[in-house]
Amino acid sequence: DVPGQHKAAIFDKKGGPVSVRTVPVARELKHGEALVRVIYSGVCHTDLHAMLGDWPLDNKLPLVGGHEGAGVVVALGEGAEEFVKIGDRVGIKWIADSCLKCDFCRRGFEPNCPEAQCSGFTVDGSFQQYAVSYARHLSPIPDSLPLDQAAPILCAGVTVYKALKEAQLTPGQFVAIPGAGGGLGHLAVQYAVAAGYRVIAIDTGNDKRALAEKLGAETFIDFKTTKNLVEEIKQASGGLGPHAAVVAASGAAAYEQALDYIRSRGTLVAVGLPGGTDIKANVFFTVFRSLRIVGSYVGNRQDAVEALDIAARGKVRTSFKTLGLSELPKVYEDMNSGKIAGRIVLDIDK
Ligand code: 8ID
Ligand code: ZN
Repeated sequence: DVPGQHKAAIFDKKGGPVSVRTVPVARELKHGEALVRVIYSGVCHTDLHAMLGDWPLDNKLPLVGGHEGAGVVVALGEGAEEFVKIGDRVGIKWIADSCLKCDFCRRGFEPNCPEAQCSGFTVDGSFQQYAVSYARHLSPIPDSLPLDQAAPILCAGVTVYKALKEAQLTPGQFVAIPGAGGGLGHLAVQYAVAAGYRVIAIDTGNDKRALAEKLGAETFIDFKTTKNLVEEIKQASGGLGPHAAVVAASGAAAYEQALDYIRSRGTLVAVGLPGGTDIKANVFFTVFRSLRIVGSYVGNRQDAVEALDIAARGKVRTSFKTLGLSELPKVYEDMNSGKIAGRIVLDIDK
């Protein structure tokens, strides 16, 4: 039974701090809403960007962050039964809702819907024991996939899976992944390997090197110690440079040389979201080398189903450490200083 009160991690103003408080469980469910008992939630760098106010968008305040929630449906608003049943294992992803009837939604571009709601940004997210979400956008989690494994797939996994589609590679081609040791990046390495691409992982430190190499990266380049990043990346890809770069880093510097090291006709897929950053593309070389620059923003409901299915079949495995919800402030500190290899998954009851 749903209790009257529960625990939630909340911040009240831009910049934080975030703290765990006991608060009333959300109001009555409206049409199409479902109440999810969140068991685990991944912590995405987006949650940190949101708290710090890094982006030119306003979020709800006070806010419960979190958008990699995995749990069980415990109550349904009117109409929600069309989409989920009580007891279903479901995921709360970044796109909490979209209208499903506009030009964008009809074409499968749900993240670009003008009415889209975002979990842990425009609506309260998964850093709470009971979360209200929109039934039609909940992701079914396959039975064979444990909820802690599943959580990071709901943002990091689906995002890089979709970004690799946008790169339009064929098996055997090279992809550079700046940020390869982070939450998104370590999953990108695996989805890329599963698709038959040859991975050049770029990040820093021994933990991230070991992780990327274990997950199947052919080359690891440490961006902090390399003398010439562009040359090393080109050498690692037969001299011409990779066919694409999927930039999964949270820092601006990762974008600086990507257009220099991808090969002619190559694609830069922008995924990482450092605040106040421009991609500087020289017009002459963009034309002469026929480069493509593509932004990729999470994925739609179907991308989430596909990304979860690949994880359920064991082709991709989240590398994570489990901590309690109460440790979220420390997780943000470590994330800010680049200390986390893979993902942190929060046990929401702890
Ligand atoms: O839909 C989207 N486009 C989307 C979805 C989800 C997340 C975008 N994001 C964004 C986040 O907001 C964040 O900006 O992707 C970025 C990465 O999120 P994350 O994977 O959750 O962050 P992380 O776990 O902290 O990993 C970031 C990695 O980047 C490395 C760090 O060492 C870390 O391992 N990195 C940095 I910072 N600068 C680098 C550089 N210059 C770099 N790696 C290579 N070169
Ligand atoms: Zn995210």
